[in-house]
Amino acid sequence: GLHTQTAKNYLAGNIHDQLVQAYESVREQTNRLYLCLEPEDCVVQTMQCVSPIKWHAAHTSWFFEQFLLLPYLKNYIAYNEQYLFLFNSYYNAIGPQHCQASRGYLSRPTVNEVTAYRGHVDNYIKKLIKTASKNNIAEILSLLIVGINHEQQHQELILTDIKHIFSSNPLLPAFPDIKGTDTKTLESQQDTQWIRITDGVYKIGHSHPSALRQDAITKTSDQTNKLNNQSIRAMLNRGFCFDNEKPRHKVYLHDASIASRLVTNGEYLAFVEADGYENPEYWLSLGWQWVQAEKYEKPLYWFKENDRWYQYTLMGKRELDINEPVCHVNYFEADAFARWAGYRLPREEEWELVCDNMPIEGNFLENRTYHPSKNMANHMYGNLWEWTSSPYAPYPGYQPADGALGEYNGKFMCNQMVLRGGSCATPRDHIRKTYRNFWALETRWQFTGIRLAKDH
Ligand code: AVJ
Ligand code: FE
Repeated sequence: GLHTQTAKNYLAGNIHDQLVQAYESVREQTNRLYLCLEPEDCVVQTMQCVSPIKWHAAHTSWFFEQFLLLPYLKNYIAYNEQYLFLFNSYYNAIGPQHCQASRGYLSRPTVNEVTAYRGHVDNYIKKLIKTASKNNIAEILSLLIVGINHEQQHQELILTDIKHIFSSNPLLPAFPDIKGTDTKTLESQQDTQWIRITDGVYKIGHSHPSALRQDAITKTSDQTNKLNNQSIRAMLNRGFCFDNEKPRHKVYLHDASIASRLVTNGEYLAFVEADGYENPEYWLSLGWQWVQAEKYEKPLYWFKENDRWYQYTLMGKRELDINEPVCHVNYFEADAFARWAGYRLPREEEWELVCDNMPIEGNFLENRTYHPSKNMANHMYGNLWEWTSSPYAPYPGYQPADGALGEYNGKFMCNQMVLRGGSCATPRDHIRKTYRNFWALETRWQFTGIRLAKDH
């Protein structure tokens, strides 16, 4: 947790209002992502790991209610006892949950009812921020920041889930609130540079023991009046990290290089056309089983019509652009492609080292194309989550967060791989160089892509 002294400084001046604004801006961002949809769009569940959009809108509210209002707001009673069951995702320490695969069976609560629930939680969270006392402000503040970061993760899930839902419909609808297409032409040819890693001992992971970084807090209270909501939120988030990013620790790296850009559709198409999906020599054993079980032969959302390749995007159906980064490949496909091309995937430590001192720039959710950009493929951040060859495992000395929030990340440290860098569906201020995303190896509906690495 935070030091009480720091928390007091934090609340100097009109910082209360600014915290409220930081909270409101993340909630508005979510509202914008789902209120542009029709109610019918918000109830469909197309596979177990896709949730109905209204479920995300409700679950993110449940998170604030469960972890902040119920324990910290005096005399607060649950908005609806049954919501505590319906919208608990996976926290066994809190209680039983509605079956994940059956979330799409629920026509109630309606989208309007969920929106009312969101409004209720918003009112009481604002009340909680305004009436927080010296004794509990430190905890409230750090939980609030967890809640804000949690909500941002679900903003990305709203986009990946609606993409899967729309793609399952022959009408192939476009996402309504989109900022138009990326430029059609490639602004400059993307030559691959190789970024060198020299062998040696390096440190990776988040260095700060508390949930919030001391310097971020001090800076915030000093500059209170000059800051807008966005930058306050950015500072809150940049100082924050999840428990799985800690502790900072030493690793040994060998001589290697990492590519400066993502693998393109054109490069991946060459693998497809070279019968990459028919040749077991490129595939891990589990990957080959995966390919054979469903006769997979191309990335998710690719399709061929009259000998031309298309892909479903959140802008609707588009001709496959060979210069764009290839997306919606799973770990098996990323690994097989790398082997076929004569390279390998980067380790997460290598990825993080290369990002040292790199500005966090790239194609993020705020660009509102919700599609990887060929003109911003030269960044480590944004565009697509990059599969690493690192299993999602605890760092040496890992301590899960206290209480039920210990279930947030720790219990998933088995049979998943680490992904780095954020995507075109990730809010810009959500990502950092130490951020560890994780998904099971067969996952394809997230915005995932490939960066190559090589040994020396
Ligand atoms: C880190 C993206 C795998 O979606 O299960 C959302 C994020 N954790 N609510 C997930 C998350 C709790 C998590 N991933
Ligand atoms: Fe969640």
